[in-house]
Amino acid sequence: MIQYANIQPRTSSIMYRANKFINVCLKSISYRLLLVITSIIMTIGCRDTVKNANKLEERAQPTKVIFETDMGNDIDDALALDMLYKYADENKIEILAISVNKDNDYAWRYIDILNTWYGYPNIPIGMVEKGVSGNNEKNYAQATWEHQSDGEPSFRGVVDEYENLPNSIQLYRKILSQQPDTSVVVISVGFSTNIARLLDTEPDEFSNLSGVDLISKKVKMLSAMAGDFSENPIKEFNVVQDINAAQKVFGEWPTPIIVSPFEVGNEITYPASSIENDFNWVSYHPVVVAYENYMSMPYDRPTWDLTSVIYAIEENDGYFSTSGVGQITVDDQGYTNFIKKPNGKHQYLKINSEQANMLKHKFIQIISTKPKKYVEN
Ligand SMILES: [Ca+2]
Repeated sequence: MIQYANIQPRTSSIMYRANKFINVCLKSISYRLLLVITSIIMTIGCRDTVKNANKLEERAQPTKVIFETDMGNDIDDALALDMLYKYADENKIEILAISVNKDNDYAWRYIDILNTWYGYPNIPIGMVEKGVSGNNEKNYAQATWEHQSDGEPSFRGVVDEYENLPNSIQLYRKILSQQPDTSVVVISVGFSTNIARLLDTEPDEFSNLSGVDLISKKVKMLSAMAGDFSENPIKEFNVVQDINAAQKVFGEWPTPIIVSPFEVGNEITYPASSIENDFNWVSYHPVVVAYENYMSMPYDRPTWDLTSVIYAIEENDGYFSTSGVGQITVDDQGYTNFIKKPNGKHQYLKINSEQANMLKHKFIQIISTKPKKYVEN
């Protein structure tokens, strides 16, 4: 017993130490394993958090917009620009510039009035040099500029010398050169004169890139109101006024182009009843005065340019279906044609009656919203 007594405790002691050693090892391994698992979970979690933060930041960043307009021809340009100010009020967009492709003194005067009236007097305005004017029988821009109340002009802008406004092409180059890559959306709702000329520009003091390369680097998308892809197409106004420019843009513009054709905006009319009833909170509203001076009231007007705005900002939020990708071409008479092509950069929008109804209500809702400047705090 004594022997055993001497041996057993020793054996027990060895066993005990071995067990303890194994336990320590296991604990250490478990601890390390736990550390590794925790660290993997934390890394994945952090990555997701960073990804989510980036996504939120992306969403929070307002879309940078350049608006290219033949303001003063049809009234839809004025309604479309109203929508852009409302999106800017919501911080959904930043209006980098408004470029005018209608060669008419009152086009930029009227835009200056709107910029000022809506609370965005510093948005730069660019003007076309020796461009086309389009149909000018009823110029609501001039009528609004000349509108008076109590013997005084009802509206005025902030620009001192309109002849000193920059040429649109230089304005594009300056502004695009200052933007992050692939960040700018160009919304073109008039003639293609300016954007076609921009393609051919040379390196200058603003950028060492050519026009095509500068657009390719900075512009995300061109959302354009142009053409007609219906069964019985017409020669659409924006295209036919400057056919060469439209041919050049559809041939050479380097980013995706989403076209809202004539037949889409034609299906949705803005109602005269909204113009008559939704703006009574103010004595004179520069878009209402323009609308009333464009044609004899009451009239409902198609929303061509508004569709290119809503697509550019809200993208395809169920409002449209699309043609799928392909290539748009413009013939020498001004008719547009679309051919499906894998990896094509062009698409055009389509709508059904349900979408047209949804868009109509959305347009009324946005346009009848009081601008932030006039909402009492
Ligand atoms: Ca237009």
